[in-house]
Amino acid sequence: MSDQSTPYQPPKVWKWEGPDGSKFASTNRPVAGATHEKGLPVGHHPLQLYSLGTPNGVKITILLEELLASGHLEADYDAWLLRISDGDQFGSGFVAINPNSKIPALVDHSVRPPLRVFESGSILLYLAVSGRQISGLYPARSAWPYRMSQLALLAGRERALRWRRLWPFLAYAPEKLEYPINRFTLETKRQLDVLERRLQEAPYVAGETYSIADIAIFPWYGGLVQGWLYGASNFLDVQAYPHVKAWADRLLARPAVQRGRRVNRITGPAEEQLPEHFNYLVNMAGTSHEGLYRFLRWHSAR
Ligand SMILES: N[C@@H](CCC(=O)N[C@@H](CS)C(=O)NCC(=O)O)C(=O)O
Repeated sequence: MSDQSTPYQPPKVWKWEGPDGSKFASTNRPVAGATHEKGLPVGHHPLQLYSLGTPNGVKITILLEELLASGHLEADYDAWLLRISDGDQFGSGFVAINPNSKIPALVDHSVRPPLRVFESGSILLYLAVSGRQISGLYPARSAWPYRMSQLALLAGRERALRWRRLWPFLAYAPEKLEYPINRFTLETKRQLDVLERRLQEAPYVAGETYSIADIAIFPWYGGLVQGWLYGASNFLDVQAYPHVKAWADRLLARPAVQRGRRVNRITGPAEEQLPEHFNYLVNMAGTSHEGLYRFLRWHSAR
């Protein structure tokens, strides 16, 4: 770290000097691989999801809940919680599924050998197009698949390369630096404006129909305009993007989106969280998500 009197000069060869005291520094390392032995649980559904209710995590649970809501019962899944602030992503079992140690990761046990899929964009495409789960969220005709994957992947890549970089500088870094904050704020606002202009033309990102392109970006861009992310809504003046807000409200009105946001969530009010392994309990109890949720609320109020 530097102060004004001794500005930081990068060394000729960078060396890691251990955690720097910033947020998440204790789990950040410059090497890959497992830090400890820890197997992963496997439930009885073909789809095993290892994740957390972060924006990247909820993309997958929103799609799975949409598939279930539209009658694709084979999309039922076990949702296992990975606590990334405790370093669960570096356990040997998880690293064997995702060598990049990031949630979400999925294992499909309905194929032999079981198929592991990581990177949220890849999981979305896999779930939407894998034969038995093909759905209206990814219609396999005309230019749609190409158009949607282009939009979804572009949005994910742009977000990752540009505005995701804003948060470490704005929220995690021990000192606030004007250059990176200005640079990445400008990019974030430019991207919000790209989306604003697109949503002036059409109700959904890929056109007239709700699709995985919306699901892929809703937790991030929707989260920003709903004020869920990093308390950055004021800083970014999100009122300037009314079409993005209206789109986010439209998605949020969908029960599957509401439910997907609650799976594996460990923050916020209890009624906005679905405990891990919830789907398994739903099956065991022979009821619906709402039914079991109502029962648990009733029970915890006794
Ligand atoms: N490009 C990845 C990003 C996933 C990601 O960044 N996951 C975060 C949580 S939202 C994570 O696992 N962080 C743990 C870490 O960086 O150690 C994807 O879309 O799946």
